[in-house]
Amino acid sequence: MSNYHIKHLEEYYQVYRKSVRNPESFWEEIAEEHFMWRKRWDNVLDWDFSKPEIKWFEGAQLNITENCIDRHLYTRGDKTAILFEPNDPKEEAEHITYRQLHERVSKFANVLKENGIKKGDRVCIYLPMIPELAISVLACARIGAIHSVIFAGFSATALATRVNDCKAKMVITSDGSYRGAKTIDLKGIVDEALEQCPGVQTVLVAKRINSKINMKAGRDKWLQPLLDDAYADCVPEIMDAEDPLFILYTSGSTGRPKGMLHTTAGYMVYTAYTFKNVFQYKEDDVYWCTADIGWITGHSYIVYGPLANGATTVMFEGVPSFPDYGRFWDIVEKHKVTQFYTAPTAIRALAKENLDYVTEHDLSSLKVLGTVGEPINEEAWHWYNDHVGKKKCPIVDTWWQTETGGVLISPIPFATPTKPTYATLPMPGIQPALMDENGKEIKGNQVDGRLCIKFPWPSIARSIWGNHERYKETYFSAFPGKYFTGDGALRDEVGYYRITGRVDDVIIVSGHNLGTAPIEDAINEHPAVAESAIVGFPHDIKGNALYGYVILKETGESRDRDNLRKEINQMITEHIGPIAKLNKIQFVPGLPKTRSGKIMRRILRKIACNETDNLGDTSTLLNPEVVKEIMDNVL
Ligand code: 6R9
Repeated sequence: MSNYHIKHLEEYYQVYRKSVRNPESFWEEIAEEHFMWRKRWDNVLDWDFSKPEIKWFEGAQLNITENCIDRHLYTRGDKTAILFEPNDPKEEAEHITYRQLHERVSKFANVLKENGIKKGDRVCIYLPMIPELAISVLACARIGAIHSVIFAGFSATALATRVNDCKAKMVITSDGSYRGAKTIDLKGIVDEALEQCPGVQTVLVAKRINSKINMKAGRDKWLQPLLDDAYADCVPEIMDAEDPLFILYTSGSTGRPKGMLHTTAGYMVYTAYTFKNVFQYKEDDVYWCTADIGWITGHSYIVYGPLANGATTVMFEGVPSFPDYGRFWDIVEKHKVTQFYTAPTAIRALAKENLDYVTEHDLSSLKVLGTVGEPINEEAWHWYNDHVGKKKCPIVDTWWQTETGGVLISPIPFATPTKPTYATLPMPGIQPALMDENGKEIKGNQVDGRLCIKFPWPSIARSIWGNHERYKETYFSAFPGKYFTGDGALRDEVGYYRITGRVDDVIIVSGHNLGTAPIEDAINEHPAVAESAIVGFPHDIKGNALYGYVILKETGESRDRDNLRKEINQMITEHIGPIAKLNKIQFVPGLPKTRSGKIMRRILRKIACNETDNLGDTSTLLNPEVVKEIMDNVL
């Protein structure tokens, strides 16, 4: 029996039991057999959730890019590592072999070094889904620089906040990006952001759309000439197991985004292990995850997990609707994709379109389908199963988070019988617990509660960059001794988990986590706005859409409401990005508040969702009269 590759349900239970009985020897065996170490660890695990402090494979030394690239050169040098599919289907796809990847990453790493980047420095990457994105990530890891990829749909303000939070010395970007039929002026956004970022010394610019851009003397450099001159070999920096690998920002329920910090060895071991099992990856498969590398899904399951297994991983630059709604299926057919991993929001959007877009393509190469990012509703699950998988491909509904680094709950295809809307069973090494509101663990089956994890796994985030206290407060204080996920879940009669959604103030729109607070902050900057509150309401494509309740200042009362709505959304676009725009904006005279001044979002959510017959007790409110007023004018 191999711990590394599980093939049937009985084996899963055996491996799972073993992993829980003795987690250290379980992970040690995997680490030993499947990776390349420069020095072995002294200690597998050291942890204390009360501090919290978590250390995996302490004493070990390695470089993750040696594991993702170099060690495959002998056996898979000419195999495609990254298969790049451009935005425009008329542009040829690019096959980057492991050997070519080695050369391109090495050259890029040398360019970073020549531009003053050293181990431990932070580099922000603001690039579209082009090969340079994956290559720059790996180049940072090659020399021990800490990468922080910022999704290229974020606004200048959001970019500046993140660049300053991690005190990046360098930003890597491109002249612009393609998005379907449109182009986006990325460099212009970077220029605007960097007016607020005095710490950035260098901007490397990849050429993608050949637009005319402004190059600031002494700061901005075209990437290609530097790469052309760079030496094609770069000795990897030897890293300690717990050296930082990257920072990735995620929304919090309050205030600033959280820079989740991931470290080297544990992240590598866990993402590689879960990639292999969750997708049942085999040597000649072509694996495609449609996420953007700007999110954790792209980090773990486009770049690190697949490459650590010597896989072929597809990188798609475009959107599912360009040139038409058959694009995903066109790519599956063209590259004979075997594993396809996407988000429920994409599935719902495609399911709305004519079925011919699916049926006119040959999807017979597919073996496993995956979903991630939010709960998948039953209808979308069946559409995916019937029309894409033709009822032959197991669907892995993978539940996990930026903070968890890798998939924690998911079926193992061909082993775990799937059940629509259920993420099913914990991965080996993962010990979930459901907690009640008083902090007690709820044992047994057919129960629901708040989802916690009782024991560390190798890829758990180690901290929030620059704010360990907030890390402790957010994840380890609600249920002392346990990691609190922020999600609610139920456990059915056979022990399968179903994630029911966030129990905090994060709303997931089209698979993007949006905190209510930063959006409200953006709206409140509008000169006519006094106060606002955002809630989510169900939306058949996006999963959730945003409903905003806005109190106007007296000076705003006379203004045209539709113009105000446009301006508010413009404000949000500037501060956060278009993904956070509100679908509905209701102007209200007040917001329901508790006596301590907290907005009762629970009530606002029910109003937005039209569930007003059961509003709960409103008598404890400071201003119960406002509730009726809001209900009478609901949109
Ligand atoms: C990987 C990723 C994390 C939050 C998470 C949960 C939701 C993710 C899910 C899911 C139900 C799934 N979520 N996968 N909910 N079923 N299969 O998405 O990370 O962007 O940090 O979001 O997404 O609410 O807590 P991240």
